[in-house]
Amino acid sequence: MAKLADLRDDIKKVEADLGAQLEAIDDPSSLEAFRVEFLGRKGRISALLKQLGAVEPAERAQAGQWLNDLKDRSASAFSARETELRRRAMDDRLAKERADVTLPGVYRPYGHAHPLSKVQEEIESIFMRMGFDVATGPEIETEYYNFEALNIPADHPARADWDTFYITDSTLLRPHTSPVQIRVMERSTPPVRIICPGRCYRRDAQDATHSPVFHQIELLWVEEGLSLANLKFVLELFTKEYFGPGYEMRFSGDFFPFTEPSVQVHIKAPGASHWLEIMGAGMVDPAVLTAVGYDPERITGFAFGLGIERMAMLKYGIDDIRTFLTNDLRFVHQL
Ligand code: FA5
Repeated sequence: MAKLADLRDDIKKVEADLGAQLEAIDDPSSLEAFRVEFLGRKGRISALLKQLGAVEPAERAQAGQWLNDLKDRSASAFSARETELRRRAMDDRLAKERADVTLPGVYRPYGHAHPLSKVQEEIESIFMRMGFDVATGPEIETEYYNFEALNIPADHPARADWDTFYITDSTLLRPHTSPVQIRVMERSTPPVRIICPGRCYRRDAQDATHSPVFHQIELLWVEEGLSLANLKFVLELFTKEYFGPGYEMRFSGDFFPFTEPSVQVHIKAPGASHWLEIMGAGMVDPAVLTAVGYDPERITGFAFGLGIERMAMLKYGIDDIRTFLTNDLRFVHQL
């Protein structure tokens, strides 16, 4: 039989060790080691509780009382230490991470869309409100889509109008967005109403209104019963929406193998002395409709390709297209 006096000595010893160790604990991992040693299922207090059965029955109530007191005191001492350590960790963090609101801030300039992207989005949104969908096609194009399907066979003199960068004998950097028309018509049945924005490349000599890399938006509307009057109406509606009042528009005759008749559209800004050509346009040539499997007896349509840089120049009074490609942030920020 275990002696009550011995048990009491053991309890005192555990309590003394526990107090001394707890006082010295300074970090969460030592606290956990302490918990396992004293309060764990196989810890020192559990070991003492196991001795209870060996105490004289008459003394067991007393022994039980002491052991329970020990357990309660240990648990509350442990949790007080745990709270204290947490509070200290939080104080340390707050002291370290304190923000000095009196320091001057770091200037971070706002990013924004490039003027050309803004103009492109603006034009897209006008046509989308009119019911056109946006379609895209590859910048590296085949001769077939860029020329043949557009009624410009090999050796046709009109190929010279698009001074083209060739990659191989049959692939090229597209000089206009018109090949997207063909790609869309091939996979659709009329009515087709699309706009195709995108980058184009030409071996054009660089000057104030020509750049070797520029952007176009192609428009195509194909269905039964369309005429030149519909094209004129869409153009007038669009230029009024985009430019606002005071801008003048005029048409002149032109030639494109894929439209018949073909026109060129020029715009004059208010107070300006000269007109700027902004697009080529026309009624889709029956040969093009036939090439994509449409019946030109029943289906008609119109198309145009406008230069986005020129639209931006007219609206914002930019007199040299080369400024779009410089890295001058004062220019990029101005619109
Ligand atoms: C064409 O490219 C035809 N594909 C347009 C078209 C589409 C006609 C559908 C009929 C039906 P053009 O070569 O004229 O046409 O170019 C159209 C517009 O692109 C020009 O009016 C101009 O605004 C712009 N553009 C052409 N070349 C350049 C260049 N080097 N730099 C800047 N803009 C250019």
